[in-house]
Amino acid sequence: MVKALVRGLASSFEHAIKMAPSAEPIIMGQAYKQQEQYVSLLKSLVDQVIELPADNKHPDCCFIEDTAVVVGKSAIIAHIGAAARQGEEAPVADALQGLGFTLSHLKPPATLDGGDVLQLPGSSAILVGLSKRTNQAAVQQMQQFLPSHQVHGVQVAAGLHLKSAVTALDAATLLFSDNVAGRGLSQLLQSLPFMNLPGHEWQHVFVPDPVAANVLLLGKHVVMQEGCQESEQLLQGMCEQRGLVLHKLPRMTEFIKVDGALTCCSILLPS
Ligand code: CIR
Repeated sequence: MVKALVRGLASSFEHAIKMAPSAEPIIMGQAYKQQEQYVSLLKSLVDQVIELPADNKHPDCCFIEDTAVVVGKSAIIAHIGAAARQGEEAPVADALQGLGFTLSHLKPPATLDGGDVLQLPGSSAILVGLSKRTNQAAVQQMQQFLPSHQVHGVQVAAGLHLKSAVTALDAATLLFSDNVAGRGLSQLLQSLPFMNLPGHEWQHVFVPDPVAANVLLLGKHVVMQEGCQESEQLLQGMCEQRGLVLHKLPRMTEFIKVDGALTCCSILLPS
């Protein structure tokens, strides 16, 4: 039984952090509608969606993925890399504890955003992006909390998070954004021995639309954002070959304006 945790949209969302100061202003009506579409699609694909209330003091609180990393029955509570976002973690930690997860808390000097954590399907390896938000101390603490996993730090040279540039489509396929960030990560991962074990090689696929390289994987279901025909056709073909069902969500334009991706709007809780 897969559940998902989501968080409401703050009325202050238009003040969310953005990497490009010139990004267009947020249209709140559109943002509410897009989040509603996201949550309603999730509800059709998982057994239960648990919705935590927004905190208007934290404009970015809808990006719940950054607050915690759930691995099996363990929940690692982040220490978010952007000072203005610190404090978003506590209500999520309370909810996860209430759901029976065992909590571990990352402590300074560690900083980590969940968007930098890619759990590789079918593997005990976890990639942690060393980015503007996440540091080596977080990799070390995560490894201590997860002794039966191999936690590897990988440099993220461009973009916000690791998962802004790469996500997994299945246990053998990685989707990279076809840009500097994605190309750089692909090259780096190709050079790492544990990513090239005999009998378990990863296929690297470059997705023309960077937004579409961030997919939400829910068992046999894959969710992508619409907006680029070439990427839609590419993913459609790959999903068909792999027996996966592709769902296309109307583009989350208002979330993209503040560097949000699909995965960042939920935390998936495995059965
Ligand atoms: C931030 O800069 O923290 C937010 N505006 C965007 C966070 C997106 N999170 C994610 O992709 N995991």
